[in-house]
Amino acid sequence: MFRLAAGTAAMLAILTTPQVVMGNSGSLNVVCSAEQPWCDLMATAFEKETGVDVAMVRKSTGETLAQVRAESENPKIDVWWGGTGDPHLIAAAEGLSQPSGVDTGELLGWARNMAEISEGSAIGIYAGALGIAYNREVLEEKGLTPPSCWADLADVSYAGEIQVANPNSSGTAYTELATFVQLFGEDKAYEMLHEIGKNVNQYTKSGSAPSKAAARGETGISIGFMHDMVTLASSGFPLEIVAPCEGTGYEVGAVSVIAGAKNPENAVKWVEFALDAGVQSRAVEVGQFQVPSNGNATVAPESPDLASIKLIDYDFATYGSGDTRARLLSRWDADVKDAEKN
Ligand code: S7P
Repeated sequence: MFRLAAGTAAMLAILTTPQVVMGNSGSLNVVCSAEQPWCDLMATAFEKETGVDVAMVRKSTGETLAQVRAESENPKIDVWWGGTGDPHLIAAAEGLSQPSGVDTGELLGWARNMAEISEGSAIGIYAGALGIAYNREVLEEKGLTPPSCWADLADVSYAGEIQVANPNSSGTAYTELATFVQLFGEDKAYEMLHEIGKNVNQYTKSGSAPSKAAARGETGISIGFMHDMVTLASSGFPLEIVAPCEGTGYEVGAVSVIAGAKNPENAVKWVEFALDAGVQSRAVEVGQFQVPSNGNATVAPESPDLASIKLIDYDFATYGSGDTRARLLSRWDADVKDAEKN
């Protein structure tokens, strides 16, 4: 009977075992909190450049923070890419993420600020401002005047017309809650959110869902990030974008390596990749219009011009703290979500 020499058999086994074939560069588990097309582009481009196998799931920012906390003893995620910065900062403060030690020299000040607050664990990858969108056809049909200010959203004429996400799951909606508190003071903010809540038809899980619903005419008005609204408007939906008259808050989206990551070297490679100017410039290929954090990246002409929007001096250290988040969310549950609509 024909027998392979022991060495040859071992070699054949190596060549035919799947994890060895793809294992030269190893693997990486990523949770992506940006939009799905961008998550897909990043995973594919990273695999192509590094040969690392990427397993990726898309989750909202608040949901990801909950997962990272729940898995702290045995993390399944190596790197968390995208999503608003506050929950990334909370993860860092709770020791759930670790410094990646990458060079941040090409990054803009607001991105380095995130790294400084988190002692290198959360690094800024993009920025974007919060706004209001409305479907001009829906409002015209219903004879409604478009809103210009946050305060307008409490007008009784908008009953059932507003959609916004739930800040427990959505980083976008948490940014909105923190923005209201910083703009109006805490008591007034909850009073306004309660009044606006009377007009809300649904609190969604994901932050971009309300603007998608407004684009399709399923709701008249949405609250969300302006760059997500630009994506929809530039695809031809009848969506108008409003920078609220009182001023608005903004996000610094972040990337974090999870503490105890099983693939730490590949996680650091991912962070380096995500901060690269050429990689950041590719967001536009999948219709994403945040402002990139690398000063050498190309800013798409469609990206909202942050310098021309009345932005608050968003306090990331305070609103990216676990205690503040827990307090604001439990008051939101009581005073807004579960409150009687009268
Ligand atoms: O990629 C679009 C975007 O708006 O989504 C992120 C957002 O936090 C994730 O969605 P959730 O609100 O559901 O958490 C933003 O960081 C990003 O700009």
